[in-house]
Amino acid sequence: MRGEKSKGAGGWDPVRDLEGMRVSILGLGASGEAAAHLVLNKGGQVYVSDLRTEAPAAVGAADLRALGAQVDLGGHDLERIAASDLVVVSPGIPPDAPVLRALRGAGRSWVSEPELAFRFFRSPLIAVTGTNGKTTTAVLTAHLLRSAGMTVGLGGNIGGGLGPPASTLATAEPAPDWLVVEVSSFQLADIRRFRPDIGILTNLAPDHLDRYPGLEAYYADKANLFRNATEDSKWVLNGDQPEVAALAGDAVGDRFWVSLEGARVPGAWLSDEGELVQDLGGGHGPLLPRSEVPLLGRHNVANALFAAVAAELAGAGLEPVRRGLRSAPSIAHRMEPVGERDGVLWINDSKATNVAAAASALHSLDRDVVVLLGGKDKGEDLEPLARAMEGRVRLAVLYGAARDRFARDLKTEVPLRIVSGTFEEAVAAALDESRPGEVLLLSPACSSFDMFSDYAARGERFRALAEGRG
Ligand code: UMA
Repeated sequence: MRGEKSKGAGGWDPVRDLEGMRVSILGLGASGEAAAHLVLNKGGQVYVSDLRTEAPAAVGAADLRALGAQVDLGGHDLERIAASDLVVVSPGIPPDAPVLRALRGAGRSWVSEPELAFRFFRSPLIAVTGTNGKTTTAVLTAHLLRSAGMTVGLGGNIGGGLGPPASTLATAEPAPDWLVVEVSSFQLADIRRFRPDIGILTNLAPDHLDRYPGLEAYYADKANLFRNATEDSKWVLNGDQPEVAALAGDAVGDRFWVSLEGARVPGAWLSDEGELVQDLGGGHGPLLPRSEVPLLGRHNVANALFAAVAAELAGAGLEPVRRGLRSAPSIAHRMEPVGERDGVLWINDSKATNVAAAASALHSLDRDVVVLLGGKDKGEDLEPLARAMEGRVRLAVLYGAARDRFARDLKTEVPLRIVSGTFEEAVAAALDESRPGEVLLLSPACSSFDMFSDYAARGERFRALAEGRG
């Protein structure tokens, strides 16, 4: 299952250079910068533009100018973009941004940065998407393949220092045995040929409703994972969510299921006896007891199963997969234990930026919890969160821009405490209320942009407070 061969079978000629092509790149964040370097590396002429004028765009601009790229900060030159041979758009630019509306009006199409990268990939590809769990699953998959002695390029949407954008992976020398690329719905929206050899869809839940007109539009972008399916495609899918099977629809290729609710063949599941079990069609066998996987939370069992199936399909072999699962790394900002003081266990789940992720964190804990909820509200229905809180949360501290809406719409018997000050004051209030034996959980169900640059900055602040460095 080599990428090169199967791409050819997909009926298109892989692009190998961009000699003389005029490529416009919109946005100079991590994606734009990586895309620009790839295009320059392949002989193309780069024009990058960004609405912002300040760093980090300014830093990237100086580097790129030195390499011969044209860079405009503070606006987009529409005429120039419309006249280019290829337009690459950063995922953070929403479809209704004025620049994209104008391009649409001019009859121009564009591609996302992983689509550009894909055209230069020389290794088979595992792509991971889903509302939640995609970073953990991608990191674990890479870890399991490495346990089997394979070389792996890990990157894509993943961010947070865990891996570079997809475009950076495209020029790695030598090409690794496998690429594991996390892709977001924003990136899948604008693919054309992007086609994983193995595609993982971890789950579907409401998210990004501040960008999409509704759930259907969000799920439709996710469905692009299957857009270029061939008979050789392998799909590793959540077997507990009928909507995942529905989204895969009649895409060709082999399906493998992951379940926390019992056997799904072919696939992998958590047994009633607490064992991870796998049967990919050749007979069923235990992988290892759940207790040997050193990751907190039931949802991480699902992530481990997704990774195990994908690694097996990629040829890792059972023993390396077992070994890899036993040494699974916990990942920053995702149910990450960051300290234990006076009997209170601090867990940093800052990456829980939507209701489904926070609810899943709560479901996975078997100790009483004081939870911090808040940040920038995404306008989601809070009912699943209220349900997850019952019987598990002793107190919820509501903070940040979302606090008043959460206080109004969280229909729960659980006591709520509203903190209108800083993040630090909210954490101090939560700590004040925590008792020995309990968990102090940051799983905010909101994005961080009201107080922080991103979820990682929020998680780092929480970690510093946990370590008494506040
Ligand atoms: N901009 C314009 N014109 C506009 C609007 C914005 O020029 O009309 C500019 C902004 O000023 C900014 C750039 O476009 O400089 C936007 O960059 P970006 O937001 O796409 O940021 P990148 O640094 O390229 O990061 C993106 C992903 N970010 C988003 O999708 C919002 C990163 O995912 C990803 O790691 C990176 O590409 C590399 O692939 C982060 C993320 O939060 C981790 N993703 C979301 C998620 O996981 O839920 C989707």
